[in-house]
Order: sequence, then structure tokens, then C-alpha cells
Amino acid sequence: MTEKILIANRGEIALRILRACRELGISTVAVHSEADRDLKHVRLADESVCIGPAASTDSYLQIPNIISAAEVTDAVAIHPGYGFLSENADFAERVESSGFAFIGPKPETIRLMGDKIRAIEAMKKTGVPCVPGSDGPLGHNKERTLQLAKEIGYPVIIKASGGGGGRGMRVVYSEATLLNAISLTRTEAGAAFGNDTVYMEKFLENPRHVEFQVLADQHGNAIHLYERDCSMQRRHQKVVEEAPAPGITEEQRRMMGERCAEACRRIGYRGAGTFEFLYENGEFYFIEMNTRIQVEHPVTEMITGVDIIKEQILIAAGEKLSYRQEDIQIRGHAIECRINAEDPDNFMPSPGVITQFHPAGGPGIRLDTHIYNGYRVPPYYDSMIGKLIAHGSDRNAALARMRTALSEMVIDGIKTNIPLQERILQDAGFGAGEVNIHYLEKKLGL
Ligand code: MV4
Repeated sequence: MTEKILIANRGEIALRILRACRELGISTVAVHSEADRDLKHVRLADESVCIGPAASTDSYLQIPNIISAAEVTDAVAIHPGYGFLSENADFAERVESSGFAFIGPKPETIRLMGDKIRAIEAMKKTGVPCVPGSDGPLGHNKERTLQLAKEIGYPVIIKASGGGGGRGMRVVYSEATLLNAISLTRTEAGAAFGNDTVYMEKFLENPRHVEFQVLADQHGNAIHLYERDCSMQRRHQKVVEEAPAPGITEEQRRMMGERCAEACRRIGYRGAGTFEFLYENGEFYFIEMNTRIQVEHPVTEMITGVDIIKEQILIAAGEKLSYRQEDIQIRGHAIECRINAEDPDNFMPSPGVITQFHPAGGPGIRLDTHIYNGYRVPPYYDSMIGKLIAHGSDRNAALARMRTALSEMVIDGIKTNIPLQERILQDAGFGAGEVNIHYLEKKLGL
């Protein structure tokens, strides 16, 4: 088994990975920036290495520094967490060519999924339903492009193949603006991603964001852990996530989950992954695949009982999956509220010292956070400081537990979005489980 894992991340996910390592009896190496010496997981890790100054470009994104830290500490494997280098195929390649195990998919799979056109093509071939669209890059023939958009039907969306996660897209409502929108998107994509390839899809106007969690080992086994609804978002930042997705039939979730697992088998996927879909009028449309552990993985863990991080580590060590599909049953409902160090009125980051911290607790409550009394939230990184997860026998039970938990949590010294989360949890539309991706920005007037 893996003896020592280097955790190439910070904050709550670094602590989450450290806990999984402890349970498996694996030693840990924390790497941190100069601003992160006081992180909780750095203190708890068996060893720690400073990998550079505060700016993440000089530390958490410095591939040579991380490889060197793995070398000097004799680590066997590297867990990238989410963000930072987690979906960087070059990093995964360098990790493996340096003799370490990368806890994630093969570099070529990361590269495939990073190219949105190739990812869609691969998924379509395996029977995963996709959005009607150009089925490949847009060429430079104007007549053909106009004809294609007419066939797809307006509105259409132009997306950069090198984009994803909401970066590099433009919605077009009429023929008059199509060609200009394409050249603008091309120019921006070329500058932002070094790749000006763009594609076209039918623009779905009021979809929900529903994603399926999968796990695949290196022996050809793949299972799905059902789905999450992440529609409650603002500017492509998820705010609340839940599992299972409200209003989806048992038959549909089984069928879609199996399609995702089968796609994993067909492409030789390895590790944990997420298939992102838009869900509208009872139909699923694949848009992207994430090849990393995701922030919202705990809601899936709560309803299935599977420790997804432990499975990632075991898969990387060459073990077979600990579960067969028949072993995976949905138990109840789970909701996650992201806790951010930000002003709830204007979303500005609010770094500083946490002077008082009283965590929520009780039955069905899980709090994934690295904060503690006296911890200083640095201004250099993402403002998410924790995740509050509530599990209950059904959606209403989970909602009630979440409301109670939010009301008892105290984080003083900085501003947090807890008041915003309390408003969301009181909202009738959210309570009814009928929200799409525009709900938070529109109805709550944000
Ligand atoms: C779309 C779409 C509507 N129609 N594609 C945004 C993030 C990236 N993953 C894909 N995105 C979208 N693609 C088609 N054909 C609407 C979005 C979208 C969105 C998707 C998921 C969650 C939040 C979103 C917010 C705005 C737009």
C-alpha cells in the first residue's frame, strides 16, 4: 500500500485528504505557502514543506516546487485536491514521470476532458446524451455557420473548446449577431486559453445543473454514486448543493448513472470523476466532465456512505473498487452550504482573524472546515472557509437540520455569507426544490 502521500492543496480539502490518509494509516506531507504556515492540516501532517511565497502562482501552482517537496520527503503519491493543479495534465504527467502516483485520472484523460470538443465527442460515442450542436469545431465558412445555427435553432451558445466552468462562452439570440459573436469568442479564447477553437450548441434557457459522481478502478470496474443538483449558483460559483437531485425519477437516475459508469469503462477512466449535465424538461444533456474531486463531494458521501477520497487513494494504489453497483443505495437526502469569508451584501472577500468560532453540530450535521479560534483567513486565496453539510431521512428533514445548524454557527471577526445562506434556506422556491441555474441571481435580486 501507499506509504506516504503529499497533499498538494490547502484549506478544508487538504484537511479532508489528511483525515482520509490517517484512517488508511498513510503518512502525510503538507506543502504550504509562506502565508499558510498556520493551516490546521500543516500542523497535523507528519511533515510539512514550504513551497514558496503567498501568491499561488509562486507556490501551489509551482510544479517543480511540489515535485521537489515529494522527492525530499520520499512521498509515494500526490493528491491534488480541487482547483490549483488538479486538472493540469502537464502536472499529472510530471508527477508520474518523476516516479510518483498521481491520485487522479491518467494525464491523457485529463487532457481529453480539458478539450471540451473532444470530451463531448468521446461521450457521445459511448451513448451519453449531449446538447444538439456543431459536433466539432466551427470552421470559417460563413454560409455554413449561419446554416448550422439555423438548423440548431436560436438561441445558440458559442463556447471555447479550451474553456469550461463558465469561461469563454457567448449566447447568440439572432442571425444578425452570430458571426460577430463567434469572432469575439474566438479572440478571447485565443488570448485566455491559447486555443481559439470554438463550437456551437443549442442554448438551453432554463436548465438545472445536475452532475453524476463516478468511481473507476484500474481493473475495468466503474460505478456511479448517483447525482447532485448544483443549480443554486452565482456567477458560476456554487452556493448550495444537494443530493439526490429533487424531482428526478428513480428510473432516470439509474439509467443516467449507468450511462456514465459505462462511459468510464469504455474510455478506461481511472479515479473519481463528475459528469456535468444540464437538465431541462425531463432530459439530460452532457456539457463537461470534471476529472478532480469536487468541493461538493460530501453530499454524495452522506447519502451513499462511500468515502470518496479514500476510494481515490485506494484506486491510485491499484486496488479494486470497494463497492459493486448493487452495494450503492441512496439513504435520505443531504444539502451542503458553502461558507465563505465574504460580505453577504456585496460578495467582497472578508479576510482577517477569526476571533470566535462555534461550530454547528448534532445529528446529521457535518462541518468540513480548517478554521479555528484565532485563525487568520489570508487574502490571497479563494474565500471559501468551510462547508456545512446536513443529512436527513428526506429533503425536508435535511433542510430543517441545515436551518438549525446555520442558526447556531458563530464565526466572528470576519464577515461570512451565513446570513445569505439563511435567506436561501427560508426561500419558498428553494424549499419546493424547483430552482434552475438563474434562480439565485434573478429571484433573490443578486
Ligand atoms: C450551457 C448553458 C445553456 N445551454 N450550455 C456554464 C458553465 C459551463 N459548465 C457551461 N455553462 C452553461 N452551458 C448550453 N448549451 C448554460 C450554462 C450556464 C450554467 C451552467 C451550469 C451552472 C450554471 C450556469 C450558469 C450560467 C450558464
